[in-house]
Amino acid sequence: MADITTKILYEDDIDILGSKYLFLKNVELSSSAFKNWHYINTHKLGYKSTKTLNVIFIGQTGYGKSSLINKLINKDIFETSDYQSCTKVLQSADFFLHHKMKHEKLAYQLSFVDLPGIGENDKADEQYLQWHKDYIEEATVIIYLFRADKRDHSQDEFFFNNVFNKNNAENLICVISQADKIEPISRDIQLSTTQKENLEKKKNDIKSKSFLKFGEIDFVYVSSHLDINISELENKIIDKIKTILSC
Ligand SMILES: Nc1nc2c(ncn2[C@@H]2O[C@H](COP(=O)(O)OP(=O)(O)OP(=O)(O)O)[C@@H](O)[C@H]2O)c(=O)[nH]1
Ligand SMILES: [Mg+2]
Repeated sequence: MADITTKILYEDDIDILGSKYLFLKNVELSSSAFKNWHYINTHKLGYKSTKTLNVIFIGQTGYGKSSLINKLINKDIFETSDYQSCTKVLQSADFFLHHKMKHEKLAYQLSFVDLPGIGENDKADEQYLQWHKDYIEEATVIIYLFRADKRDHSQDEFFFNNVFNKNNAENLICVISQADKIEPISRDIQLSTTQKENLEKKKNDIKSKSFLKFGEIDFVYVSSHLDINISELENKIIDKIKTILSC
């Protein structure tokens, strides 16, 4: 297994995410849904190890992963860029489930993990692929981003055929990001009826791709800039976590 390391950008109590997440305060800590998560250096707060429910974000560079996490956690901590690939290391925002009950340098937490964008350059070597596979294995929820204004799915096809383990399909949520960029683009703060229709068509088109033919997949379109469907995505993430915790 490749070394799983990450840089912590933010840590706080789960309370900060609002009441929707409070059920996590009562979860069974012995659940197998918790995975061990490793850090390069000692954890900022001195924890030796962590057990984590990981929500990971995967998608091509510039598709809006970092922007989307910022929106979901309601904090601008992940750097974003208009013009160059931005996220170069693995980074996370960690929310402690049982801050006061911590014991023996072990923390339990929910992590939003931002993976570096795929397709930045030719990283398709064995180690890189293995590294992505390992993250997917450790993830509680996998958010995979498509983009509203892009039609080339060759990277997605490669990812789903070679990197994604279809046994993890129940953990997967597919997102069409930057929904406001679907044609016909306007400067309105809401999507037009035609844009919504085109997003539905786009969703059905992607769903029908042969590389996604492995079961019923959760799909949602979002716009981080216009705050569209962010709480729908949040609800889907919470539903997945609840399902996986109750297994
Ligand atoms: N119009 C619009 N632009 C967006 C939206 N989400 C992100 N962007 C812009 O898209 C660009 C890329 O966003 P990032 O969040 O940096 O993308 P990323 O997937 O993290 O990119 P890497 O870190 O390179 O993998 C930035 O300029 C964002 O402001 C959106 O919903 N609508
Ligand atoms: Mg990024």
